[in-house]
Amino acid sequence: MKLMKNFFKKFWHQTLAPKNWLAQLNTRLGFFTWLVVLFTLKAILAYGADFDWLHVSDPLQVVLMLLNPIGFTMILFSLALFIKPKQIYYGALLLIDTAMTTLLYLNVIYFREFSDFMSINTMLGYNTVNQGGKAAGAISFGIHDFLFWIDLVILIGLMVFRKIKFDQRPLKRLQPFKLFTIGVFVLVANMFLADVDRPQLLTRQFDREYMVKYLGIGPFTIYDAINTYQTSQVRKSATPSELTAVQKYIKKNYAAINPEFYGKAKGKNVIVIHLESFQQMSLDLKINGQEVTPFLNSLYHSKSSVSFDNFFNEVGQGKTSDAENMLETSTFGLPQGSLFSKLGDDQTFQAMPAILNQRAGYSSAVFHGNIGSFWNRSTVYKHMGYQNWISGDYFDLTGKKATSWGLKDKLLFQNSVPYLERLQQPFYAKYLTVTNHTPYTLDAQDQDHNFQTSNTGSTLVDNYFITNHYLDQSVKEFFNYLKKSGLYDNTAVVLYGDHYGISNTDAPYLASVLGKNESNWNDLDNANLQRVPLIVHIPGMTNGYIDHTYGGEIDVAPTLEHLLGISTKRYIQFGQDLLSKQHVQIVAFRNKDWITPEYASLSGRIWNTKTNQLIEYPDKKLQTKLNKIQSYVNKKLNMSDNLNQKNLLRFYTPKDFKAVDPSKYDYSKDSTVKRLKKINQKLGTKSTSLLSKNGNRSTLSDYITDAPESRDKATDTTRLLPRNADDWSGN
Ligand code: GP9
Ligand code: MN
Repeated sequence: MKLMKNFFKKFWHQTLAPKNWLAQLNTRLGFFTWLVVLFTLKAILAYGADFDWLHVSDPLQVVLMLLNPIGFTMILFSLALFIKPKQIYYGALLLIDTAMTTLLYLNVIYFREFSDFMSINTMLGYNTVNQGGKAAGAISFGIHDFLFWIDLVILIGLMVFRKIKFDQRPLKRLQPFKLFTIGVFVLVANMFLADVDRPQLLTRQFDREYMVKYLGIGPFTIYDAINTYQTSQVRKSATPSELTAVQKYIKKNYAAINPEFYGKAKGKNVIVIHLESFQQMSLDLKINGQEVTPFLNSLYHSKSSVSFDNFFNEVGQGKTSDAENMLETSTFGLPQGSLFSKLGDDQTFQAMPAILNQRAGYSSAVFHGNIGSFWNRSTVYKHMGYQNWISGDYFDLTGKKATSWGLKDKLLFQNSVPYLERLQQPFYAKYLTVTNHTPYTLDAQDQDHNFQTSNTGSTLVDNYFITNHYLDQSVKEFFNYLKKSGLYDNTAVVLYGDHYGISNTDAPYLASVLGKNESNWNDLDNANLQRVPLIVHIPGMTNGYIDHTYGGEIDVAPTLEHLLGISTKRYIQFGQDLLSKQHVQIVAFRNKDWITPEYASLSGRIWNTKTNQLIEYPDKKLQTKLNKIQSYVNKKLNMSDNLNQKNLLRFYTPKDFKAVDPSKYDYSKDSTVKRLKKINQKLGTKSTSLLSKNGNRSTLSDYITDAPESRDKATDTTRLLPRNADDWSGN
């Protein structure tokens, strides 16, 4: 004890006492202390200015948040103290500091876009997930960003100009060890206190924000690395018997068909329109007295549509690809990273295109304006059984025809016609739009000058409504074509938004347009904005309505299959038919938060969703109820993760299901064009494609677009930014 006291006393006088501060820069120990203090301050700066103070909600959490950078930083930085040669000592310290600062700053940038922290998988797949934003200039820089780097610049400058002198003397024999031990001590105390505030933090694996709040970025990253490694090991050892538990769960949670809707769209073509980054809040929204999306609104309210107004996105870091995975397979994306990117190379899927093909003879295609490899789609779609993948690689993307994300939506819909009209009917076709993607910049020539957007104080938000409006016009033009070409009557169109367009960081700017108060914007407001549209438009149906059921993207596949008259009991699906009377109204978010018509659990806090109030002290009865909901959510996600991570579907063959053989598919443009032609010719009078039905005359002239670029000649410039979604996998 006395030893400790003496040590701290000396440490104070020699190092920490303010009178010594500048002089300390010239001693090894002092320099080390400066770096530890500065880095701690930078971490706290990030917590406050960028991570929303990590949603700390009690004094202990505040203490933990302020404490958590210290222990780990000391441990890591003190490793340099063991080094004797002066150049190596200073070099190592600066190197560690730079590495830590880079990690912190990458998280800051990532958080601004994704409201989340970077996992190891995101880092490995950093190009996949984030390059888009980065390359498109969507990375938002803060005015305080220079503060993350200025200390290093100044210190290195002072060293170069010899204002800081290298201390020749190595530290006393035991000193490095002592400082290292203090670091360990602080970290252990930190973990102990964290456990008091949030028991079983590590074992129960709360969301990433929890980990950072309690332990800091460094320990979170290391912990995540260990987890990532373990997952890869787990997959290797999986056995068929593990499927039994999943099957039992699925059987118990199956929601029976609703005869009122079963088969309502039987035999019809299906077109799924993926409305990129489009949120429910934009529907029916008026800005300056004008509807943002008049056409989508008309579909939303149509008597031929079943629309859902409490439908939530449930994506994780895989964003678009997670939404796609849920819609195609009714299994969740992964807790970290994108399932498409991480597992897609050899995953067994029992997905919509294969099921519809095998059960009801559907052909299939995906249309998208970005390059084929993004999100690993060129591989994943083969494993899902998609026959055609008409990506940006097929189209003229030069000049102003593309944004940095790919072909503009109006052109995508128009340019898809030669392929669409050659698909045998019934077909299952998916359109992934892309113009309404952050940073929401649109050429003036594509903007409707009769539409005046908001003035919220955030350019991003104001621009968002402009691209919303463009998306609306694109869909309208496409519908006009469907009607004119005759496809409309025999086609069910499913429209859905994949995830938020305005991240939590920018969401408060929406307050003015949503008639809310920015100053008391809260977590529940953010959660409410996770609603996205789901509109199932079935021409001929007359009893459409807006359904208020709480549900999410996981529920779409069984809902759609039932509408098409395809039973789903035999499949491993984690969602439930939204139209079933047995549908359970608990929406599981990917981070284990959840929302129901009554309550929401968000970052560990409970809200009453009806009154918008925080429930700080739930009574015993309520607590029991909440616990039950939480276990329901945990189980659902865990079961899905277990299935996907271990690739358990490889051990299961549903009745009448033939495993997909990915090697059967060839997505190159040449072979696709040839193949489609050949099928049409070979079938002759039996061919059911629109082209054949139209006496082999193309319906392209039925397509009317006001897109000014549609007549532009190809040039040798393009704004499309090549982003390689396969980078992370190392192949
Ligand atoms: C890219 C597009 C966007 O091809 O689907 O993906 P996101 O960035 O939204 O995940
Ligand atoms: Mn998306």
